[in-house]
Amino acid sequence: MRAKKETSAPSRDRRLKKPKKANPKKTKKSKPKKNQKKQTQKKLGSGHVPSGALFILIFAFFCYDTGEMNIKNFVIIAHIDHGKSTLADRFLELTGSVSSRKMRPQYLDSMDLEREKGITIKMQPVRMVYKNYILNLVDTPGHVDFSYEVSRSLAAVEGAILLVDAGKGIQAQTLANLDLAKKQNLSIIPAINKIDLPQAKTEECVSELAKLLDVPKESILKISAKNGANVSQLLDEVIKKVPEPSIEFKAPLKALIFDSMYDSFKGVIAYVRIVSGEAKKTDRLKLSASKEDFDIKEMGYFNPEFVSKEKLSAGEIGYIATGVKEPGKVRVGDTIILAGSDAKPLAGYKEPEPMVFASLYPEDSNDFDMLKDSLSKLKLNDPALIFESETKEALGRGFRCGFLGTLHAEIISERILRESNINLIISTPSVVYKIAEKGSEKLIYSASEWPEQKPEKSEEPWVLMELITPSSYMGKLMDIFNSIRAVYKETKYIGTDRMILVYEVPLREVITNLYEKVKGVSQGFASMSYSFLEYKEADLKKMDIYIAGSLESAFSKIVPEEKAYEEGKNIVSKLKETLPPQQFSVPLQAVVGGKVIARETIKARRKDVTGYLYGGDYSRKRKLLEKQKKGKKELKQKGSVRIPPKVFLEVFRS
Ligand SMILES: Nc1nc2c(ncn2[C@@H]2O[C@H](COP(=O)(O)OP(=O)(O)OP(=O)(O)O)[C@@H](O)[C@H]2O)c(=O)[nH]1
Ligand SMILES: [Mg+2]
Repeated sequence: MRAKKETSAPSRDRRLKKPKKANPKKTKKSKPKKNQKKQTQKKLGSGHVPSGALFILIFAFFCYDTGEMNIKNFVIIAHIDHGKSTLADRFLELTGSVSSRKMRPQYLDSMDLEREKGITIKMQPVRMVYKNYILNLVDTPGHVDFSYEVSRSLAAVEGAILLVDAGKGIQAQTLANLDLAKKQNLSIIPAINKIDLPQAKTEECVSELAKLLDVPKESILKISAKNGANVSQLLDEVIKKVPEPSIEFKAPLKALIFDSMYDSFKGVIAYVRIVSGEAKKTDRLKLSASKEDFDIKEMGYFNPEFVSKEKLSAGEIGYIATGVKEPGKVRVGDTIILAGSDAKPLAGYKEPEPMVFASLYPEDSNDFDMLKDSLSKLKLNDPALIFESETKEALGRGFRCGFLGTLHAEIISERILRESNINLIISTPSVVYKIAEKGSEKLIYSASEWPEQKPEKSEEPWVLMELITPSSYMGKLMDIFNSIRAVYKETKYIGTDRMILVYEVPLREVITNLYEKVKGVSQGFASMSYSFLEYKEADLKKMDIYIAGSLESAFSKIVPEEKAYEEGKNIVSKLKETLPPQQFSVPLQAVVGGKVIARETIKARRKDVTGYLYGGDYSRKRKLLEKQKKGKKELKQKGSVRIPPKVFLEVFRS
């Protein structure tokens, strides 16, 4: 994002005032009671400002200066695709924050990847001015893999719009995000979206949501983010219901870092919620955790581009460019205070628990430092990512990375490819297994750490899964869950036709495409959420993949005995589909315990070496074909197959 100079900011700031209280002229005109008026005149004589008025004047200045009374901070939360970013578009239009010329669908989804995939990956704050209020909105992602973005943005606001798609009803992330918002004591403004859809079951959804929140049906707004129906009423509700931020203006500066990004000129840019006090452009500040002092390079608010401003006060959401060049020194959840101050840091955030691990290696080993740099900068923008360097014989130096899910892993890998232009070798994502050897326990993060000998005991992580579905898909969903070693627990009902199925499921089954399978059989109507349960014993084996006879350790994975054949077949078929053909035929083999359990072959790409011959002597043609055959044989003997980075991503998804 590029910084824009704040040309219109002064007029905006003027709008911070609450006109009635802040206008000194009106204060003078306000009529004191008759006897009071006499008394005041007696005491002070003409030409003196009455003390009450003086108080109001000071109060007005106070409000003007801090914007205290007029800020409303809120997020939009919902299940994936229920229309959060589209609703944000309407708000941006309604408040005139983005001109109609610049407007495009899901305006706040500014990353190429977000636009290509049609999903929000990053939270995005934006400041709007409307009806004498400053409205700081944060659009959040709906996919479960990005829930850390949601929980961080919740700590920066006082209210949340909870959207529910009228065609789909309450879904898993509706419940999960509502829970998070309740824990933060946010005021919830419920709304049913997409009422324009022909298949909308608006009244049913209103009943379900009213029951869930224990509020009257009438309090739930019915809107269409697409055509704008009732959107302005919803924004009025935000103004009415979201509490003003509690302002501790006189208290020392405390700014919560809820997000950050790296800029090669301005260093780390911290996205902050000023919880108390104020920060002026000229102040020297300090990062509580790393104890690093810095001068402010630039500060301001989100438009959603950066707009610079001289001061940020309690209650406001904005950014502070720290000039700090080492990404590790600025941590999300840390508190910015004044240099020299001993103000106690805010509580910060709970570290996210990675669910999935994969190793990332630079294809060119010289890119190791570049990859490290790229991961550190990405972590600023995505603190749910964790990484640690590791060395493997076959692959050299790389990083073991922890992710919240496979989509998260895929997005990070793609961002490294695009933003840092590093070709990667990516190992198959894996959960963390536990083994016991010689009486001691060991965690296994990737297949390469699996011991040669069968371990004394092996365990895998299990999760508790809640699956929300219309009852008509129950049968098909149960079939899926039976095929993945899941254990049925119970059924709960929400509304008349919808239920929550509760299962215990091995986590490795969840990360291998369960989400897509569930969406597929339920036509997108079922949704799921899960949380870690416990480790349970399992019969596990290591499966290796050989391409053209050589072991490709990035594709090795740990599999339960009974699923080895099925998974081996899947990988070799996927490789056959995605690997580009070579000049020689390439065998693909899945091997468990020294036995080939699945095999495919990619046929050789035949180059037409005789094409330029016409008619005449056949022996010339044969000679050329013989030469080609010999060449291919040699190639095959030396033959190693280069695996393009795209193939790792494709296998990853399968
Ligand atoms: N018919 C109709 N479609 C809508 C409405 N609101 C959003 N959509 C469509 O729903 C799809 C998802 O909308 P988004 O705004 O990207 O949803 P989101 O909640 O931001 O999605 P994530 O950020 O990925 O969780 C898009 O195709 C929108 O055009 C609506 O009111 N009516
Ligand atoms: Mg979105």
